[in-house]
Amino acid sequence: MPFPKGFLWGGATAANQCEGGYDEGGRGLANVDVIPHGSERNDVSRGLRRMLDFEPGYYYPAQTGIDFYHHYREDIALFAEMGFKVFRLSIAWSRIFPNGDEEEPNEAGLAFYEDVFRCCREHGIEPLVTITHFDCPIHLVKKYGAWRNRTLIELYKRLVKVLFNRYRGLVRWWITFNEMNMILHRPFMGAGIVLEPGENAREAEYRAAHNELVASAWATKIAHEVDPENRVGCMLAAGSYYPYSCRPEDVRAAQVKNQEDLFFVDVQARGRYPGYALKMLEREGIDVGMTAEDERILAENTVDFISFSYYSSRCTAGDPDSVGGVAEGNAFAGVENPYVRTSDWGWVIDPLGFRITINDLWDRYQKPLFVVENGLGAYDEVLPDGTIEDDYRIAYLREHIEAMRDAIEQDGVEMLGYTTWGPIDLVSAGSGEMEKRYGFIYVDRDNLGNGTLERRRKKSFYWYQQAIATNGGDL
Ligand code: BGP
Repeated sequence: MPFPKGFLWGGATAANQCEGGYDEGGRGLANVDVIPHGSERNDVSRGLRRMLDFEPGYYYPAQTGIDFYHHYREDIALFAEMGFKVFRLSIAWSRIFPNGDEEEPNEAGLAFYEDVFRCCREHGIEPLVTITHFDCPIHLVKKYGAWRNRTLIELYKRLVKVLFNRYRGLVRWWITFNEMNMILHRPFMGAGIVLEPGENAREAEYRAAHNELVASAWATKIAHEVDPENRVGCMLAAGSYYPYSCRPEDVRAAQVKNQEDLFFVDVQARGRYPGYALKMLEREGIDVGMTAEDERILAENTVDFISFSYYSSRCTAGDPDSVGGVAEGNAFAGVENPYVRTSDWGWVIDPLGFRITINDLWDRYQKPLFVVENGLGAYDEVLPDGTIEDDYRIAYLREHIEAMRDAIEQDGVEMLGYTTWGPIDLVSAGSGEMEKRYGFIYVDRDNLGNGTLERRRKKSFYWYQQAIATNGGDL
């Protein structure tokens, strides 16, 4: 059997992309709520445009999401029907502390997640909880400048103490921050950073990164103190950079790009800043504000496992202009790789790159890996008889699961589990669209929020059910 016994199959979501109910249960506003759908989205999530409240004329998809807030029983029952062993979801910080800096938590928010976790357990599903999936209470953005400010470390500690104590015995698997390296690409979406005119963006981003790294190490320490059974992971938006060619300049460029992302895991898995990062910060005159206590906390509290998302491999060159220039593709800019396919959204499809990325992470860290996002965003069509024949999604997932199987079976990688992104259709983080669908479960809702919200099983629903039932034996 290629997949280990107890391998954790499941799916992954994020609060702001599916919950909705943004003003219910005492919830406060967050950065992710005020990122509009449409052409402004990119500017806002890059932190270049200031939108700290709802403005007339825009549609804000996070306000309603897919209304998981009211549908979670139905949705979790559907996940159970597919045989999920694990369900990854995130906590909206502003449900627990509406402003982020209150002394006491909001009981309605705590009770909501307690119900969700209990519901998972009733179905035999293990919750895997991301404490922060891109969200930051808007009050913390306005008052402190979000994660640039060290105050957020203390506020985050307050948050995690509440969570670990309240959900002790109910939740065992934790991820501190989703895709921490997103700070460097989408600073407002990733860490609530709005760049001030003339501000050194790199300094703001690396300060935010440092504060999140320290907060994450504190959370790891507190999690282990509250319950030694807790398992805490870091989370990387992964996808190794290939050199465009074997020219040494291209190989070197790929190495540098990989280091830029792996920096985050280097700190969280090894407990210290790597030399290349220290030198880069020194060269650029960036002071992240490291204290002696930070150094100690980072060193003593490395993560238990390494989780990551994988959608695409990436490619770069020493001189990008000589090979067609840098294209956006997704948040990770690179040069075009002529050997791979792309999705409807221009995202590279590269299953072998998945195996390569898995091996790169395993070789570097030798800690158990957890794939917590993988999938294909695609347009789906509901046929007149009500079915959705998403064979393209099945093909993508099959090829990627096979690549992961090869990494386990042939390369000896230790892998804890696999959760597909968006097992139920949800709002896209990158574009705010609803019609970029990842799910096994279709949700009747369009890009502007119209639709009945009815849930419908796609063809892939039954395919994944069979894949899980056979522990990956029948794909
Ligand atoms: C990751 C995020 C997710 C998710 C996914 C797909 O970066 O962690 O939140 O959205 O990408 O991206 P998109 O929604 O832009 O298709």
